[in-house]
Amino acid sequence: MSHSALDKWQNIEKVVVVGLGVTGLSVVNYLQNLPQDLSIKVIDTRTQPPGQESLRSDVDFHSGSWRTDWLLDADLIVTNPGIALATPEIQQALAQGIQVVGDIELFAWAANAPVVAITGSNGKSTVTDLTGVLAKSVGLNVGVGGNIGVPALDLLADDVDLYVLELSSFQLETTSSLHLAAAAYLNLSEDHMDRYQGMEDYAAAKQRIFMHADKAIVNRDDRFTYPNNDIPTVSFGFDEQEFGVVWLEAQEYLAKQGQPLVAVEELSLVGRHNVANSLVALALLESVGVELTAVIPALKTYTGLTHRCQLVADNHGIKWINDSKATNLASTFAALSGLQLTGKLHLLVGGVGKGADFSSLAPVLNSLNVALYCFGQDGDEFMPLHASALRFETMEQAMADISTKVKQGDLVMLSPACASLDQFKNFMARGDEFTRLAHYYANQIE
Ligand code: UMA
Ligand code: ADP
Repeated sequence: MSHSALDKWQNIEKVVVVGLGVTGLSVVNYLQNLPQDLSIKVIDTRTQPPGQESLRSDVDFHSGSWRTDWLLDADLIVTNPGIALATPEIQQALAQGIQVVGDIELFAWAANAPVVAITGSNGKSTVTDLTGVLAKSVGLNVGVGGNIGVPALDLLADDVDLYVLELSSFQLETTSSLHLAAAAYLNLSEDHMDRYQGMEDYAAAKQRIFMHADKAIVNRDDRFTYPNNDIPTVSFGFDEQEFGVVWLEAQEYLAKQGQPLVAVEELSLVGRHNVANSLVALALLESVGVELTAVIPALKTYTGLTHRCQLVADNHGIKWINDSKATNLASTFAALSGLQLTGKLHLLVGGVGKGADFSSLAPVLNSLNVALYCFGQDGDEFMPLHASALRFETMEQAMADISTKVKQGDLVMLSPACASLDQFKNFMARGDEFTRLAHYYANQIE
């Protein structure tokens, strides 16, 4: 452990980890392997928290409610990103001067290779994964994790050349000393309004990515992505400046300062948003000294992550697209803007709306040949948006109805603009269910 990391742990003996899940488990595992002798206690307010079965039996564990006595006796509290700092119990501890951090802050104390990070409302996982894939393609040993699903602490190793982290606003709230070689802020649109007081609050959490960044990678079309502090910026966008695009002989190219790098047509990724995402990955890699021409072959073959505008069945001229990761309005807009429709779009929406206002979807839907199928907890919110809207309890019921209506040339898409947690374990489970049903009905159709 470096001297600066050791300094951070001075005077810390009693640590309380709040929240299990993959983050809590990674934190406990990390703490248990530190050289110092720590007392570790774990609280999860859920009665059946995920990860409980993997916890070592010698760790003090409390579930189902808070243990304020444990919290107030701690030297350090490490919270799960799902726990808001505004939670009264956490506020009480903060008021007593107890240090509260998240797993990314512990990672920051320990990492000793360059780190680049990505935040924004949409595109984080795609850019994170793509940056990792491209860096690996030129032989770097890369640790890829964070909000993408692999806890950052699980990535720590001595032989890592580069860390690539996806950071959510939740994680940034409890991170204050992460030094970044480059920080990319992709875009800002309404999300998580059930957690934040409003957009200002949400934006302030995301701005924290720039606190100790050497360079900011920002979106020329979204002024909210620019840093409030005074650090060098590199921008991306759909014109010829900095990281952008150029047109040569009627072909569009990804470009740097007007110099073409690769034709958009040669990319396997589709959609305008993925042009932006590719530019960001290139900008991040350049900032850590990677030669851009060397990563172009891997960029051309990268096909993207599952559950993001993923074609899962294509039978009898009917396409079925799983965009389960569209958990907010802007991501559904992105999916709709990239569509090439010949027949009707059967669009599945609904789930947990997180307090969003969906009315801006109406004009877009009205410009398309669409049939709208609304399901889940907040399905009613979508009903006034289009004359065709039908209400179902579950996605499965909606799919059964769609299967009786689809015709050659049609497209069936799950791009729900909502979180999945009312009816599914997570967006992956929702996407898997859609895919299963899509295969079933695609094979049934004669
Ligand atoms: N919870 C309690 N009591 C507790 C602890 C948690 O009620 O004591 C609840 C919270 O509402 C919380 C939820 O449980 O939101 C989720 O906890 P979890 O056990 O699923 O958490 P982890 O498994 O550790 O997953 C977390 C991130 N989850 C959240 O931020 C909610 C994962 O992001 C992330 O991949 C993982 O750490 C590794 O870093 C998920 C996510 O939905 C995919 N993120 C949001 C998003 O992308 O929109 C920010
Ligand atoms: P995140 O990790 O920020 O949720 P993902 O890469 O998982 O981002 O994509 C989430 C959703 O947003 C998907 O539906 C995807 O098609 C869409 N999307 C991806 N990149 C962008 C972007 N740059 N702008 C808007 N939407 C995007």
